[in-house]
Amino acid sequence: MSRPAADGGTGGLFLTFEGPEGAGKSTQLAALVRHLHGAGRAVTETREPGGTLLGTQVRRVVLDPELEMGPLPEFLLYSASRAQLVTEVIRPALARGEAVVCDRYADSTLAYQGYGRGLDLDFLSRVTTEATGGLVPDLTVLLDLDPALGLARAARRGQPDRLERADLAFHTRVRAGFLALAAAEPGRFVVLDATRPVAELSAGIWAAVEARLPSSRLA
Ligand code: T5A
Repeated sequence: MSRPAADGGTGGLFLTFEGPEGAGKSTQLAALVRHLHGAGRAVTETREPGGTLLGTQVRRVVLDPELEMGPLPEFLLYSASRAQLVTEVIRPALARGEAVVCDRYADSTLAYQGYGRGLDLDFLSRVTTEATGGLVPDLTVLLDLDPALGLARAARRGQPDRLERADLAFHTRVRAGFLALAAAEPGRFVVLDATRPVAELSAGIWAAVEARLPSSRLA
């Protein structure tokens, strides 16, 4: 069954990037934004957690390696950031007909707090639907990577954050979770091998955006 467009018919596009730590989402998001600008699209670029004043504060708290936090408060903090981002940034941009490109979204909650931390997936989905008003991306790019490789990439940047400090078994469950989510919704996800060279991945992502979405929504 086809899903209604995320924008409700204004021509907006909602594109998200997902994957384990260090998979190259930020790198590929920047390349996609350049491609979209080249195609004449207005683009709103954002990320989770973050993207609003509230989200920026949540990000500082939730990634703080000094803080102890249980799975439920962790989930609720991510959800608070997401609810604010959808209301304040994503829906208005889609209503203006823009392409919204978001570094992580609700699939990260299912992968990290669900498959990773073990919270009930139905509970997470129910709260997430409330937090987002049911907003689902038009297309989700999953950059798949062995978590050991991704953590090594991320470690080159400096001190690990609170999530990066979780053990390899956690990050292995997160990766498996992303792959399960993608398998359940092949029409929304495109899964790419994140060990491929940056330029090859960028070309693949642009091809997927062009191929899966009607040309009238690209120009
Ligand atoms: N989280 C998030 C949850 O638990 N629940 C949620 O609901 C949400 C929304 C966010 C953390 O919060 C968790 C997930 C995360 O743990 P973050 O800082 O946003 O924290 O973390 P990440 O999203 O993982 O961002 P990273 O910056 O760590 O990774 P990226 O963006 O995937 O990777 P990028 O582009 O910065 O690249 C990492 C390094 O790899 C190199 C880059 O040059 C860079 O050095 N690289 C490549 N190297 C080789 N080949 C390629 N193809 C490469 N592409 C990039």
